Amino acid sequence: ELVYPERLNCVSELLDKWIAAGEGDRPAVGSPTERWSYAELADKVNRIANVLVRDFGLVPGNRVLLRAPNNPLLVACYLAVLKAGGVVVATMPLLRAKELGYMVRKAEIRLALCDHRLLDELVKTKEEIGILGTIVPVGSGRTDDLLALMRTASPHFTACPTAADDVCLIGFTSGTTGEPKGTMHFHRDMLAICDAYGRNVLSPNRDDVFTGSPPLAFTFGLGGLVLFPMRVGASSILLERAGPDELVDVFRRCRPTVCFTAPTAYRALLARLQPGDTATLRICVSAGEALPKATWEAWKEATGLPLLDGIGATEMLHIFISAPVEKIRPGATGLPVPGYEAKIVDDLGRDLPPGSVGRLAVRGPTGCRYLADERQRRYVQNGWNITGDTYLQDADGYFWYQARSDDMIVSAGYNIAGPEVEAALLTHPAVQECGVVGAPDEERGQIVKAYVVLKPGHAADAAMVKALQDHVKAEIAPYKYPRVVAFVDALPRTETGKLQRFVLRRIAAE
Ligand code: 3SK
Repeated sequence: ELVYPERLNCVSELLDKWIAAGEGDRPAVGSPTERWSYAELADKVNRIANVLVRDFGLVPGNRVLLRAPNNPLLVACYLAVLKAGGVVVATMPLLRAKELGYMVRKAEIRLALCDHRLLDELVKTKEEIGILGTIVPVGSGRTDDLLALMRTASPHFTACPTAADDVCLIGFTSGTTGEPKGTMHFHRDMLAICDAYGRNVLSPNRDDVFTGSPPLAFTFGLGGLVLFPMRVGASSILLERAGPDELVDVFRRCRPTVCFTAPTAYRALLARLQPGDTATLRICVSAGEALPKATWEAWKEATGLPLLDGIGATEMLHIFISAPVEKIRPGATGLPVPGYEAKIVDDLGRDLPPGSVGRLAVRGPTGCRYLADERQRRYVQNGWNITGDTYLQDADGYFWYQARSDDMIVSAGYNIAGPEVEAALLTHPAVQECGVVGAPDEERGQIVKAYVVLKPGHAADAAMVKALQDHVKAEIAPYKYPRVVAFVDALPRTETGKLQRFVLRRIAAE
């Protein structure tokens, strides 16, 4: 069991501890072009925390929106908010004003720190929603920029004495209805994922250098690129753009030892790797979507390295089923991470015997707490988190992924709610009705496919496909756009008029 003191600010354990131990000169976080030691990171964290309190009146419990690509300054902002007792609401850089607006309203956000290159959409959000009071630009060169304010702030800051179970993070995750859910996590959760999954599955050491692709706004990235390395005094290289070319480049230039990315990226890397590129890697974590056995084998064949598969959830903060190297069974996700329990249940929540296919249920030191959301009742039942995934558990206790239980499309590691894409398409003047589902795709696992009924008088041609795709990209985060658009005369519906997505899914898979 993981036990933490009643008073706990996780930044004291992840950062300040290393300074106090005389380890401040060790590398902490960087990019391909810069490297900050733990002491340099602490200096910036303390200055930002002072700015938040001095200039913006932050008090413990205030929520602060962060918007930036993965870089060391984003880590400093993140830790500063936590150290000051605030609550981080991290947002994906690609989100549009509409999606940001939902989060600002739901989490009642008054203050945001925003990379100057991503200001436009957030300014649009502020114009539309009165409550977002202050947007502090980062890197703009303006006199009110965070970097300018930091210059006159003290480099000393005493961590707010938060309780171990004070909320420190609200991570938003897309729901099947397209309305995102805010998942709340505590200070102790930030350490618990390191002490459960990190310690037992990864077993990192202080000389490890982590890298990878997931945005820090996705808790897969937060754990893999910030928390796990800092818990053991190791370091991390962050990439603002982390496509396969950038990953190969960072392998060559920075010689990392641990990589976190999705199966799609491992497949894309295979086509680019030269001998020696992965020579320093010793741990490769794959999560965010199902890892096919063929990908596991191809990576092993090309690099000699086993992929560590895992399933996590924003609701659970991080990975709860995986396997350390010596216990891997290719094709299986793995075993419950020590500290967690998992089982298969039927639709009524009753336990199913080994060999049955059913819903994956899990419980452990971290778990789901939705922010003011009725869906909490469905996700947590009798203390068990009922995930949206369908799994089989074999007689040896290994868990084998079958499918998503809901309408979520998982494409290249991104969770995309079909209904949200439908809603965006329906705002185009030519669209009469539409249905959006995932179609199987070798490269991305699934791709977003839209079935569209056009209004009379509109041509179902390539120009219309492009117009609809551009429209979706402008309405919501561009990665959600339908890569395939099929024009149909009618959509399959039940007698009561409900769209039968399972029929579309079947057609899409043909
Ligand atoms: O498996 C996932 O999608 C996930 C979600 C949140 C955190 C970590 C992971 C791997």
